[in-house]
Amino acid sequence: MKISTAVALSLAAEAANAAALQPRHYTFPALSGTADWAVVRQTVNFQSNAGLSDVTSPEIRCYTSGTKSAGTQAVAAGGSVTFKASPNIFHPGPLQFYMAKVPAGQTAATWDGSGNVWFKIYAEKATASGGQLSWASLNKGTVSVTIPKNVPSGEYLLRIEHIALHQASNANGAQFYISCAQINVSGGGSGSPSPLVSFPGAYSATDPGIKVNIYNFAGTYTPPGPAVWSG
Ligand SMILES: *[C@@H]1O[C@H](CO)[C@@H](O)[C@H](O)[C@H]1NC(C)=O
Ligand SMILES: [Cu+2]
Repeated sequence: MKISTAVALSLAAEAANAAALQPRHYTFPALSGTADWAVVRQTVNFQSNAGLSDVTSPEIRCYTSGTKSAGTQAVAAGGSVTFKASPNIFHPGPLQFYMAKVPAGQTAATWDGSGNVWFKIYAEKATASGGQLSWASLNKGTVSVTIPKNVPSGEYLLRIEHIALHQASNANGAQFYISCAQINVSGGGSGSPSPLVSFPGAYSATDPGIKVNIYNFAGTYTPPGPAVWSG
């Protein structure tokens, strides 16, 4: 009895706290076990948490303006990488992950990620019910992705993207929440990731996965960008 009262009180305190903060927007500032912006490039919205709405902006790549982070995180091919959301993912929409291999002679800490270099490693599927779409990433505080076993070893940028679609029936109504982590993959294979796309370039404002009414939807929702590399 005592224990359940204590639990109830602490849950109520947490709920009050969350309501007071009204955290409508979010960033992905860290990989698990690292400090904020230590191995994730600091995004331009690191204080406002605001989403990006212009898919043709150079910021659609990593949501940075030339800012780099210092560190590079070692990860194993076939292993899982976890991003922290701060605060939790507050809007409905798909989560996607892309990777881009750092060219020879450059490092993850300094390369700008330009060119036709990005391949998709994960796209979150939607659940449809009564014409309404929903995604399991809603309200998550951490989200993970598996680094394909067969990617060649070496340094990469790992791009996380959550697309908030609650106002996306309007032009430029989708909100993009993006971060790029600097990673060094070991134990990889000899795969040739494809298709490769560029950011900006991969998306247009009228893509059916971007300009979409998720509250009155028929058919199968497909998030924007290329197919996931099968590995
Ligand atoms: C990446 O990992 C390889 C193999 O473990 C290592 O030799 C190299 O120094 C690492 N590079 C960075 C930047 O950490
Ligand atoms: Cu919003």
